[in-house]
Amino acid sequence: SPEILTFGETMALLMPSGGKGLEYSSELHSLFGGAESNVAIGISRLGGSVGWFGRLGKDPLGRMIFKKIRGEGVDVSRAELTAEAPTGLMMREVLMGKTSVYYYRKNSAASRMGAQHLDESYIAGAKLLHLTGITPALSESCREAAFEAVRLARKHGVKVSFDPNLRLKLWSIEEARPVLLELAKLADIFLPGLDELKLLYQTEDWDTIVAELRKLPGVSIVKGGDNETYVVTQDEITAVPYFKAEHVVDTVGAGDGFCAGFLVGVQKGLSYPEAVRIGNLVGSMIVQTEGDWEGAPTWEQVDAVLNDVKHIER
Ligand code: KDG
Repeated sequence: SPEILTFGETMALLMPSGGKGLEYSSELHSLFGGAESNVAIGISRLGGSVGWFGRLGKDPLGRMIFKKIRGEGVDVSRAELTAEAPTGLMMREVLMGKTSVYYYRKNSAASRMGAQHLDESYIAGAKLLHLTGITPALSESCREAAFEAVRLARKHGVKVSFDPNLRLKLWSIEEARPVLLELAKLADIFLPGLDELKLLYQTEDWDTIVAELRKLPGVSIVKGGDNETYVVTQDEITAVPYFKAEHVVDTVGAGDGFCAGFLVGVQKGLSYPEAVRIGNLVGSMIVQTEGDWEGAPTWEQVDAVLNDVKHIER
């Protein structure tokens, strides 16, 4: 098995270019995205060993997604194209700086994933399983698959990282809260955003949030501070500053890019703050191109920024 595994729904993504809204665009760019495959591609670009699995429709969009994820060097040997239901779709527009996502994914192939689709030996052979809170929001069977995957990982001593990725268009906070907090308890590495924590713990107060995070068994990496990411352990809080993104084009995918960089750093044996620094950098690079993952850097590109290597234009 690859060292890092992740699974979830990947959808076709249609978005207009040039700042137009969906309603008045006659041309759309055809891309794809999904939090977990975004992370997987990010990891692969950085040279990490990674597999993504999930269900896609046996249709043109499913084939397009499958081939592109494979083309990025991600192991897709356990991904499945099924004739049961179509590939999910999302559309996205950015109007006056505000991003809106529209989902067309109900009853998609991915939403019909269940615990029966998990390959225990594949999970057992990995070092880390990464999942997000989107999967349990998709359907009852997806929720069971998420918890079963975590159970299998823990049974075989595979570390678990968990990004809650709260999507209020998929479920209410009341429905999401107990599920996401339960998964947070089962994770070795919890990767929430600060806004998500405020909703999950129903407080704006940082000290209260930190106290809640310290009740969890694992480390918490809190994204989305004003200018920094926080590593919260039992006895320390370390703030790791952001890299400045010069040309922000599409902010979606920043969190996934962060996770990719961070997890590769952890797999390389870096300390959490050092790994966060890589995550921050990858996140800042991803927002500078259109799409969720297209701007993900190679390790050489990361290295060049970290070591201040001068860019030669020609
Ligand atoms: O993190 C980015 C994801 O939100 C995006 O790729 C779409 O997976 C997605 C979702 O369900 O919102």
